Amino acid sequence: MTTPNLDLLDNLAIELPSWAFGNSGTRFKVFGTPGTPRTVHEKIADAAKVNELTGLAPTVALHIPWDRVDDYGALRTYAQDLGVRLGTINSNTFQDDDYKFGSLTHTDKTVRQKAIDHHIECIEVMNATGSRDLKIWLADGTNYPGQGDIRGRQDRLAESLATIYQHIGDEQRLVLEYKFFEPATYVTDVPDWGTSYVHVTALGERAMVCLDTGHHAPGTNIEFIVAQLLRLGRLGSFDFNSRFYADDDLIVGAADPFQLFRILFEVIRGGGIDLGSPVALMLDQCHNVEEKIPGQIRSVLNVEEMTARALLVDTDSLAAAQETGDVLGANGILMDAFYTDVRPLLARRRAERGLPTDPMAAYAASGHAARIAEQRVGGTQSSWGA
Ligand code: LRH
Ligand code: MN
Ligand code: MN
Repeated sequence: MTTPNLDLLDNLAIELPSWAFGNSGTRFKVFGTPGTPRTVHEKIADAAKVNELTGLAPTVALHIPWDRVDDYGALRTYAQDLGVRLGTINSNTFQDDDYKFGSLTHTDKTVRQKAIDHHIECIEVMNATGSRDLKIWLADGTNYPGQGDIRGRQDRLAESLATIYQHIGDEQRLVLEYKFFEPATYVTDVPDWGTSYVHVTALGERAMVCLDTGHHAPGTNIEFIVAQLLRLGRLGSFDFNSRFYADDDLIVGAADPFQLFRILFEVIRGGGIDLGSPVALMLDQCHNVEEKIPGQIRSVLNVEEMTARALLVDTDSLAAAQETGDVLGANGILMDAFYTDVRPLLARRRAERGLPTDPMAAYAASGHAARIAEQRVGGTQSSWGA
């Protein structure tokens, strides 16, 4: 057996979404949690705490306008002082009355221009924060057959994206996220990886696909999509989360650790965690009933754990079994790695790096939750959307 190269774990960097630290909920109720951030600064501080305990989360993604501030340069410095950087800037054209019938796809040119201008504002934010990626997810779509011209909407989308792309700097990228339904229930204008791929390839080399693991029909083979997009050189980023039903935004690896393992195996296979890889690993989650900081700690540890297991796959033996048609042997090699408990090994690695061996326990013992609950009284707790 060849020695697994666990050194690749050193390259693992998982970006945290600012909105995961705010309160969120369902259509029925948003439960508040003591200590929830009231400002983007407090969200960044929470993300920095996750990074401090895990050493795995050096960047924080922002969502505009939820995280809008007057001085992004100052916010950048604030984050750096806490040991993290500002990462992906997510645009938002899904919470404004003007976008009822679409944003970048709207039939009304003035609404399209408003949505384009919002993206230009996001690129200006990126210039100030030093962010590389503009992530676009659109709620655009229709609910009833006949409601919109499917093809016309694609044409307008292509034109709007091309206008935005012209503003993307040489060191920046546009990543286009797809989702098969919700909020639209009949047509979604960017429903699948193929549509995202078609649009980003038309734009140019600095446009990539974003794969949110919760955005597929049940039963979809996500690792196949990962393999294909890596093959095509267009996998720009992940929004990791897990789900039992629809876009549940649960802790990554909570619903189906084996699926996460399979996805990460393909990421590694395609060079996705090699140094300088174009693949950004981001979380996109909401913690509706669980505590948020430990929720994020658990999430990054789950990604680390499944990456380590995927790195344990004896790829030489696997290739040999595949080439000789040894179906059960090949499957067994993959499963051996999946069933290996890497937790003691990862605890040792943390100790070697001066990190707590058990970050969840370290957080629980730190008294941090009680401290922020006491400090963060008054003001309005952030919620998904503000
Ligand atoms: C859409 C989505 C997208 C948004 C986020 C809040 O479902 O996954 O990434 O920006 O949720
Ligand atoms: Mn997402
Ligand atoms: Mn989503």
